Amino acid sequence: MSRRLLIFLAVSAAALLLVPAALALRVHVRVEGKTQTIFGAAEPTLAVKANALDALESASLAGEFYYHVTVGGFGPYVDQIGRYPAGGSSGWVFKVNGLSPPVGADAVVLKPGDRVLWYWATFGPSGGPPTLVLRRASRGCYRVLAQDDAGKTRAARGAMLRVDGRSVRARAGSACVGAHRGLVRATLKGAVRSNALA
Ligand code: B12
Repeated sequence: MSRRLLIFLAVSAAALLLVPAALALRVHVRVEGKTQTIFGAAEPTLAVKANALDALESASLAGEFYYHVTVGGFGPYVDQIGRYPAGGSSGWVFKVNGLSPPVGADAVVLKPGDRVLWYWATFGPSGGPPTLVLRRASRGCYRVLAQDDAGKTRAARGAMLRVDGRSVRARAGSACVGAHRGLVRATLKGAVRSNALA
């Protein structure tokens, strides 16, 4: 075997080893639509290339949903996910680990274990909607937090916990649903529905 062929084979083998490494970043991804969850209520982990736009691409592949990107002055912009295109003061925004980055999704490089949330939002004078975060407090009991764009949380008073076709009001932002079979989630008017927990 010639020396050139040996070098070619070695380089090819190294490149093949690098392919899984390039897709090795695993992050949690969820996509909340205007009227329902589009992908990943329980925030599954997906293999993602590098950034928050790649996270949407991985979710779209895993969940077989449509999204569309336009490229403008600021760079790539996600102008549609699923059925609904952005328009007026509504559209698609994202958070990473509860914070809304002030730059485009392609500029937000992810770390393993990060949580990426894409969601439909309508912006008003006081900004966008809070996103709900569901935490388990003890067996059968949950806390619901409302998180703003800066990642600041407060108790989501009046949120509804939904499970197995029934609802329990979390008056002060927490409540017990008792024994249940399905996943628990929280909703609150004007806020983005929460992650789902067992
Ligand atoms: C309205 C608005 C939105 C609306 C757009 C609704 C729609 N109809 O499409 C919503 C709320 C959906 C939005 C989302 C986001 N936005 Co915005 N948005 C604006 C705002 C206030 C006005 C834009 C506008 O209407 N211009 C007038 C029209 C005529 O010009 P246009 O070029 O056609 O405008 C379009 C683009 O700006 C695009 N767009 C809006 N936001 C963003 C963000 C990025 C990164 C890109 C590439 C394009 C883009 O939507 C506009 C309407 O089609 C600007 C601030 C400003 N004053 O410019 C921020 C602004 C452009 N947004 C910004 C950001 C960071 C975002 C988000 C990345 C926030 C997030 N963490 O999710 C997301 C985009 C994520 C995605 N989908 O890819 C930053 C961009 C900063 C940067 N250098 O990258 C700006 C400058 C605000 C700021 N100062 O931080 N946004």
